[in-house]
Amino acid sequence: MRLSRYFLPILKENPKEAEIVSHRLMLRAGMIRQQSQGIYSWLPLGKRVLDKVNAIIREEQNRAGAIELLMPTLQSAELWQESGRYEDYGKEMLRIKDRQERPMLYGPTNEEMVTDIFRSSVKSYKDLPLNLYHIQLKFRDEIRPRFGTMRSREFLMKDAYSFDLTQDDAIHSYNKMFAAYLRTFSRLGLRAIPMRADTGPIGGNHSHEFIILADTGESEVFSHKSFVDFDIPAEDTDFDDVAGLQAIFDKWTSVYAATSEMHDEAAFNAIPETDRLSARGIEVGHIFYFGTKYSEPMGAKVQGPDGKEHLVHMGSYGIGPTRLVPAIIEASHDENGIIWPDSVAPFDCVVINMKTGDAACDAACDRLYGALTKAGKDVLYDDTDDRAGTKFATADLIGVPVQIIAGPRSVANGEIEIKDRKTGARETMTIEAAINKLVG
Ligand code: 5CA
Repeated sequence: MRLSRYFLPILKENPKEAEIVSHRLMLRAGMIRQQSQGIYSWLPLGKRVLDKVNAIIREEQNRAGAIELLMPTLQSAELWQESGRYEDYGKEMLRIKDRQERPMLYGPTNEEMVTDIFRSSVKSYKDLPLNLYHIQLKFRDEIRPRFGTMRSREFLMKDAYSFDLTQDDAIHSYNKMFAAYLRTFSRLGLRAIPMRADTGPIGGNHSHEFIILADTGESEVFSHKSFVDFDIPAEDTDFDDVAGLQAIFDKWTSVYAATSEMHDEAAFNAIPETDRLSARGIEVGHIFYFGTKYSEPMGAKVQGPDGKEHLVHMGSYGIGPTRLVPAIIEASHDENGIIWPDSVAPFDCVVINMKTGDAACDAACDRLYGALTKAGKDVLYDDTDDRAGTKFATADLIGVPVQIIAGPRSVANGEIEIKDRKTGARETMTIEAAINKLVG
């Protein structure tokens, strides 16, 4: 992508409305734009990161056996009247009428709708287990939307819903998502701690929130420090291995970790003082097992091996991609801007032409841009006529992991400079050596 032809509305000044660093940097780097309170457009740079986050979430959901579909954002109130949540949900739910005066709502979550899809076609235990997920916008009319897309009113959610014949099977489905979440957050460059959590309007009594530690987090959390040493489930984890997945769950829940709503002061105080962690955190995922809470009022049953009808046991599993992007920034930035982990960086590298219009610099950059693009790399080419200093500042701000700097002096020797955004380390090498290094 040539920057001269791209849409990257960088802000020079710090926006006043932004209270936390991720919000500030997302606005300054031209990733998002607020359209009305708590409702955002994702501009091209932000969209690239969001797509990469979603791709990782999707890969790990699929690996764990979940199946993707797409449900609508608008739902009929009837379904929610069936489950009894239409009245309960209160002011957070945006209620709308269509032209026939039929009550509709903008979905804050999809338990009812997915249960309706399930009951309309699944009739036998032989079709279980089943886990259906989508990545779709939600709307919650939050009383205090803040911190940009961290707590917005319209936001993206990956929500998965599992259906099983028995409680034991449902716990296995829960454990699959538990392991998939550990892998997902780790691939995003984050260390998430699963914590016992309150279930709120979703319901049930077996629930974990996945929390990223950050000073700006909205949740108060208490845990044992040993989580840093726990192993992330491997890529070849067998998700059908009931005992193996239970062992992963048991290990990760073997030491104390709870959000403030579930905090047990006595249990926490039993931890040696040097191992206690009392901190703030960002909830990036939340999983629930709630048994027959929805299948019962909505009549979602299957025929069991005994020939009788059984209510299915369900769970739901949420991740907030539009919250994860700022959470990653909270965890990875410096005074100059964002430092993206490679896995979600909007571009793999940026080619900085220090003197656009200089024949030798242009030729060197064209060679680099062409060869790296051809090798399948996502390359941003700063071919604008901005000053070199502005180009360096932009590259640092938007956090692309590798900067390839072509200036007249080095290019005259057939060389360029490579700068690592994270460490600041610089290395001079020939153009061909740079291509080999970055492609290899
Ligand atoms: N149906 C269940 C699980 S699918 C559910 O709705 N769970 S939730 O309420 O905990 O939301 C799931 C995830 O969505 C949260 O962990 C969080 O990452 C994200 N999320 C929730 N509210 C917001 C919000 N206002 N802004 C941004 N992300 C949010």
